Amino acid sequence: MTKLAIVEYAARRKALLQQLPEGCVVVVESAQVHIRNGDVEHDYRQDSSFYYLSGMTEPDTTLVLTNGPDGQCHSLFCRTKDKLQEIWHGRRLGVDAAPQALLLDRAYASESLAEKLLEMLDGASQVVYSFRNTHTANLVQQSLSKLAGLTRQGKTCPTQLLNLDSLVDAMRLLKSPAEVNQMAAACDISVAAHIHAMQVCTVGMNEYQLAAQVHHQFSMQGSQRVAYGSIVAGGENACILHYTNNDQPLKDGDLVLIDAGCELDHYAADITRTFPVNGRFSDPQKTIYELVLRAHQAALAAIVPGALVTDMQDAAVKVITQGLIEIGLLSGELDQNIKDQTYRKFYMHNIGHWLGMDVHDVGLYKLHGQSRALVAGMVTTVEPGIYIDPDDTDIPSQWRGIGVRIEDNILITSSGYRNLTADLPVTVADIETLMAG
Ligand SMILES: [Mn+2]
Repeated sequence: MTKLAIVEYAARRKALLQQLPEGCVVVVESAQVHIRNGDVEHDYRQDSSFYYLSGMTEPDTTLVLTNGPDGQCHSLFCRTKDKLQEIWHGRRLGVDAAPQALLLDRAYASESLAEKLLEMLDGASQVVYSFRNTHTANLVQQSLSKLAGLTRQGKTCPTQLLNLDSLVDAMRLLKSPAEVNQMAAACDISVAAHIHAMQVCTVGMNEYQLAAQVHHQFSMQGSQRVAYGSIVAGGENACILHYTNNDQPLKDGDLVLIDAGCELDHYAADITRTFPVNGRFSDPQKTIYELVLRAHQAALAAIVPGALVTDMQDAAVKVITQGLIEIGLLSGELDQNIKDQTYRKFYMHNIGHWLGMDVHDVGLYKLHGQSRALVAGMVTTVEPGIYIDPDDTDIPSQWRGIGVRIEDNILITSSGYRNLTADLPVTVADIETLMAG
């Protein structure tokens, strides 16, 4: 598996500290281990911002960055080498190897964090930590309370708390060339898995079996895990936006919607395609599918230099609303329908979301209350859809239960965009040809 160079993580820490005043202490913790049942743990997945700044995959680890008068100091508190623990639970990097492996100044045992943190906070101006992370908030608060009680010993407590998230989120939103390559590789693997799913899908197969085909391809091509719970939704299950049961048989004459993407060294792909279980679209399915595809194309066409985030949604809404009027699922004038948001009955989500280390990645969508401009280095999904209520008897039966979403992963560039998932068939003709082959 290709990985980012460790120097990139060190450069991020340096860039972060350069944005902060002298005398700050930055505290970033690894993700917690969560129990699945009994004494079995959930698969461990590192916290994205912690990994972004450290490149360290182990739990029970804390990064402490300081910006004192003598310059920056990057310290890590991690698990110590322990033969017995490693025989039972797996290898550890250890305190001795960590500085060189991760380009840190110092490493200490996790057990010494509480005591050392107190020393590091003494005389500091501000503490910087993730306000999203209640575990870290408790750690910082306990340290500050203790320090505040030691004034007669000559200790001084920082006076300011700063949210780390706003700084790191802004950094994570703009992908470096190495990150773009990593995401493009995750997209390539995911595209190949979706193509494979179209090729092996047969009537009577269960949704989880088709999911397994996708996951097998992820693994065989070098991805260790999914970026999020895969959705494999046959027929009207596609109208459940976050359907994850994946336990129903795929029926002749139905569509199947697959929303699945792999993760590669903590970077996500997030792709959706909708295709006929038996390889041929019916006329009503084709009508809805091609309407969603036109909305998808209109959203992409809106990505021009200087475009706002909301321009993509506005373009998709216009096409979808117009199309729904033409086939009789909405009535009246286009402008009035858009104003009244009547399309929300069929298209109830937004055009997309930032994509990166998290599938719904960090980063603001608005600045000062206004939609922000798209900037080179951002990666967004573009994923319009139409979902027709299977139980709404006011809708002609031929449309009921059809659910279609088309989702690609889009890198914003200085001249427009680059579709990282463009190699996955998307037209009716291309999908039917692939499935017939
Ligand atoms: Mn998505």
